[in-house]
Amino acid sequence: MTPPATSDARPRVSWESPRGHGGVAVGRLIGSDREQFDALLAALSSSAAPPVGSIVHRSLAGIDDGVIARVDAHSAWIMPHGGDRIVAAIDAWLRPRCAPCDLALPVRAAFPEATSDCEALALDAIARGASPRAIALLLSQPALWANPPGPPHQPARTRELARLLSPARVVAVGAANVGKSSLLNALAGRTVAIAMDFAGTTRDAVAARIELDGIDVDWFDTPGIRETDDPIELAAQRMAALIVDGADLVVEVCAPGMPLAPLSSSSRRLIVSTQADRDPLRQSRESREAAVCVSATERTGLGDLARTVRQALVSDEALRDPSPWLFHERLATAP
Ligand SMILES: Nc1nc2c(ncn2[C@@H]2O[C@H](COP(=O)(O)OP(=O)(O)O)[C@@H](O)[C@H]2O)c(=O)[nH]1
Ligand SMILES: [Mg+2]
Repeated sequence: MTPPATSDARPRVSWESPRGHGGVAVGRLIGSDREQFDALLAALSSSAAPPVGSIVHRSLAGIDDGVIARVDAHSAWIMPHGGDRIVAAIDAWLRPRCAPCDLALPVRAAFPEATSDCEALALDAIARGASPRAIALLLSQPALWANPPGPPHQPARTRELARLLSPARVVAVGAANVGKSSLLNALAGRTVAIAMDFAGTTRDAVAARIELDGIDVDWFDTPGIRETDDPIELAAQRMAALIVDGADLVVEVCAPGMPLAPLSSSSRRLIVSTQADRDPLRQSRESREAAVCVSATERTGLGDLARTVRQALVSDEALRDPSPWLFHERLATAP
């Protein structure tokens, strides 16, 4: 595979693994000039450049040891240990020896079957774990950008659709014991947070990435709001307030006959009444105003809740809009 030609023949480096995650980091090196590329690999590994098709274990710039996989004459993967400091040091060694990074070039090289930058970027977004609802939309973009049927990318729609690529933050708040933790567990289909019949069970904010009606969200469960002198619980409540500030959507959970928490002033809020299996005559005012009623124990209303949350974050209108989606900033400057 020969990378796209440019005037700067120096090799290029891009890190493919997210920062700070995993025991091993993955970097991609590509170079259109075979001689310069071999020289870089030789200097990096303090040895002869690894032959095409080989996987070797070498020192990496004397900073770490790791694996070099030589894919072909013009590309190789390097895999040092995944710590941020190690990656930053190897990156600092590589940068002066490489051409300035043009993101589209490594992405094009990674998807040689793509016929345009837009298609390569769409395949790259899918490979990075876009939400299920993004996949058909991303695959339709190359044709839309090649022949736009209308004006592209309204900023508000771009912001909404970005949640398909980078999960939105949904924060559940409410009085102690209304059933916030049980709701998260029911939505996740597994025990993420401890749910118990004692107020103050959730001491810390707990988060899980869950799929709701085809979109991934980071759902935060927070400690219940109640009067307390417990310094740990008070600190946890302060932390929860900060998480609420950064939320894309605040879910206010209430339940029949349960004390009410002060309603948030957030414009992005949704009232959910849980414990719908209990005595309906004891419904609170908030339950009656709730957008959705659910029962975590009976697992009723959860599909409705998932659809309502999805619609609040990524509307049907944004998904159906036939204009091109600015899903990567590079598309704004594409010729
Ligand atoms: N009947 C019924 N009980 C529930 C439901 N959701 C939660 N509970 C119970 O309510 C109590 C408090 O639940 P929990 O999730 O810990 O509340 P949190 O303090 O708001 O996180 C527990 O005993 C749960 O089993 C529900 O949908 N129906
Ligand atoms: Mg709880």
